[in-house]
Amino acid sequence: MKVLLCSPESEVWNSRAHIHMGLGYLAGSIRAGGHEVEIYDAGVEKVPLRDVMASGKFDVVGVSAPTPLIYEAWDVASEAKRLGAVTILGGPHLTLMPTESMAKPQVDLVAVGEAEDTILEVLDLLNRDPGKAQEEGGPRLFTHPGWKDILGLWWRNAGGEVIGNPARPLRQDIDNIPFPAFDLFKIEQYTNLQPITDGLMKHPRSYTIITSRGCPYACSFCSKPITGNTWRPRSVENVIKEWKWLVEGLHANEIGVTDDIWNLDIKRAKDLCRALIREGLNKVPWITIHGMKVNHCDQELFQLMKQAGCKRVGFGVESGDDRILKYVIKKSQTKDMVRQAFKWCKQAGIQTMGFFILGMPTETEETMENTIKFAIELDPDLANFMIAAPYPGTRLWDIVQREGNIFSHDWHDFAIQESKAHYEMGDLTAELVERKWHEAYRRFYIRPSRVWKRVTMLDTYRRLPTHIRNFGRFFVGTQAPRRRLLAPQ
Ligand code: B12
Ligand code: SF4
Repeated sequence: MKVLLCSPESEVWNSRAHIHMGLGYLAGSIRAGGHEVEIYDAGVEKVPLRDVMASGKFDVVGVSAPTPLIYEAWDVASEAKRLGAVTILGGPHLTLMPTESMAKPQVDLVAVGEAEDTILEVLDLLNRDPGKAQEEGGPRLFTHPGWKDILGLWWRNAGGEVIGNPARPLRQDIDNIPFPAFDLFKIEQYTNLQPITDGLMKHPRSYTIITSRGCPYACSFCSKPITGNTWRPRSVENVIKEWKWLVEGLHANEIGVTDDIWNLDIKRAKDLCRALIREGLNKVPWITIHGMKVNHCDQELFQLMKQAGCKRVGFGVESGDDRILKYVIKKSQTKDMVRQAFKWCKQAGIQTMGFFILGMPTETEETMENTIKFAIELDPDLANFMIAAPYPGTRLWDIVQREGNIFSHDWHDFAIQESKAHYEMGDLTAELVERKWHEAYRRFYIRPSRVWKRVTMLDTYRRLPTHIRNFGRFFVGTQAPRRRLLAPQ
């Protein structure tokens, strides 16, 4: 079978581009299963997807979608169906709401949860039963009895009835999952992972790696449809083997660890650093993109990370208000733990990045003020302020459904990093949250020390148009209009 795996165009998070590990892993498994596979990541591609699909003659087109990109995923499926391919959708949004997409005639199949095994079983069965549409553009109906045995799959039987098979248990032997097909990404079209130094490296070859899957914590805003509250580490040996491939085989010059929480087990984290040093892999800088939690680290870990080549660490600080942190977000960390981790990290000579969230239920002007002040006190190299987004399946979603007023059920509006509030609740008005969000960016970034740092950075001039756009968006409040990838012709 010839398969095309796509990530639809995203107007969200456009400040940097990462390779899509979900597609990379699926492609790795599909290839290991003896099929042909290509990856199309609309975030970086130059040739329109329509042209790639038209010239490629793909038997199957698979599309990945987080919640804000679901409309684009449906658009891609329509086009793929028009060209005669079997369409299958997967990823976080599909795992949360499979029936919504199965109601679309252009979607033949939906995979729920991790899908390295599901996709292989689907491809094998498609060889025997490719399904049949009853009318032009209609969904494929399947007759082979094997369809009901593919765990985690949604499909339609001969009568057109939508069937949701039982969920697929998470694989525990994750060392045995084939490595992502890193070589299929057009790596030279991706930017640096480092927003601070984006553009400084002339020819970035930035890859990402996942050393563990999942996170056992349960922060109220966090959407974890794929892994739930589990944590599955890969062995240090297995991670090192992949890291070596990236450095020595694919000439990575920057690596991002994208685990939800790579340091849950401090001993393993230290062992990994020691192995990177021992193997000489520390010559290539790496960063943790999300994956560092302040209550699972000590001074030695940061020192080892520095020796192992770590350049920057991202921390989920979330709030500068203890009540919000403890009773609303339920982050299992205190402000003092955050202060300590930042101190150790800076002492080790590693750059810091902080993620902050504004507009959680019961927040007031004062609690958001505490968050802004805390961000300024911590003074990370980079701060990201996000307006709370209630994703389906989270506790935040339940609270807001029950007690608040959600403005929009347009999934586009569920993007993180938008300057628009998603809901109001009691005294927490949209006007207040949006005002504090702009204020947070202004007060954090427009400080004499910050402005001076920017002025002295070469990158500031290289990426001037982006900075001007971001200035309007973050500090003043202008937004680019949204665009759909495959708008009807
Ligand atoms: C790294 C990461 C990023 C990176 C890279 C994104 C990317 N395209 O991969 C960056 C920083 C760019 C990013 C951006 C965004 N992200 Co993000 N990101 C993550 C993170 C931390 C890890 C993703 C990952 O690599 N997982 C590991 C791989 C192996 O798993 P996977 O991608 O889920 O893929 C598996 C299954 O989902 C399934 N699958 C996936 N796609 C497909 C397709 C088919 C056809 C099939 C059959 C199966 C299938 O099979 C895969 C293999 O098992 C997750 C949190 C998490 N742990 O899931 C959040 C997460 C996925 N991101 C999220 C969001 C919201 C976004 C943004 C929309 C943020 C925004 N700006 O609003 C953007 C969207 C960008 C985009 N174009 O996709 C949410 C999604 C929530 C939701 N309900 O949809 C998550 C869950 C974070 C969270 N807790 O809220 N993100
Ligand atoms: S926000 Fe981070 S620590 Fe909290 S549940 Fe999500 S991944 Fe885990």
